[in-house]
Amino acid sequence: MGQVKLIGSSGSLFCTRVEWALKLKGVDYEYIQEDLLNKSELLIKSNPVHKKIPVLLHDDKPVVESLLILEYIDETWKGYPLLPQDPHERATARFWAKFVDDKCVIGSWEAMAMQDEGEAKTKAIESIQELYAFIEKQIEGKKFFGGEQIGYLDLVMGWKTLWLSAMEEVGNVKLLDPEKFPSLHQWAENFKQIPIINECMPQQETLVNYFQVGLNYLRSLAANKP
Ligand SMILES: N[C@@H](CCC(=O)N[C@@H](CS)C(=O)NCC(=O)O)C(=O)O
Repeated sequence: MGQVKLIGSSGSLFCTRVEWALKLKGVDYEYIQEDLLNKSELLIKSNPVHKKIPVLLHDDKPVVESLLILEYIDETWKGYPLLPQDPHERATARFWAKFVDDKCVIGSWEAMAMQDEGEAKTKAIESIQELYAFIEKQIEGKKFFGGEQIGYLDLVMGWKTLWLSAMEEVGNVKLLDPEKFPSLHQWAENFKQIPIINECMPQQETLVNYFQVGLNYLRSLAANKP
């Protein structure tokens, strides 16, 4: 199995998905808590391009970017398959995972961060809901994105369970109404029931604090821009 370490930060949705994958596979790992406001030599050396967490160190060899880490974990430890076996289904799962990270996560973050309460914010929320409508279609009539058991796309979407509501609280904004997105809502309820998933969920207060600190930091950078 080799030595496995995860450089992460509690509250990060990108790290939690990796922890979920390691736990589902039964891989023992050491968790190294990173201070993102004062990054360690180890992080900078392991991820010199982005200097972001999570970083998986397998026998000291770094793997970066959470979606790639999930694939690496799936290829390295065969126990509990995460990606579908069928090539078309696998490509489709990768497509939606990238869509979730590039569009939904970033769009939700932007909507949360908008200070303007007017038309621009309403438009941002509408755009986010259009994106989530695609995901709602993917889960309609299914228990999990992975079928009867959770897989890669469930782990990627897992952030919807708590992180999204923490964002809604910090940004004082409602992004996903359960009545408009009933299948996604039901999926989140099913996902949270899984013991391994539940054990690794941060507290809602931790997340609210995490987003608040992040938001304050970004706003201070913007305010001090020359
Ligand atoms: N695309 C990356 C995103 C990782 C990411 O944004 N990590 C954040 C924490 S949640 C980070 O390290 N931020 C520090 C920074 O941007 O300087 C992934 O999927 O791993």
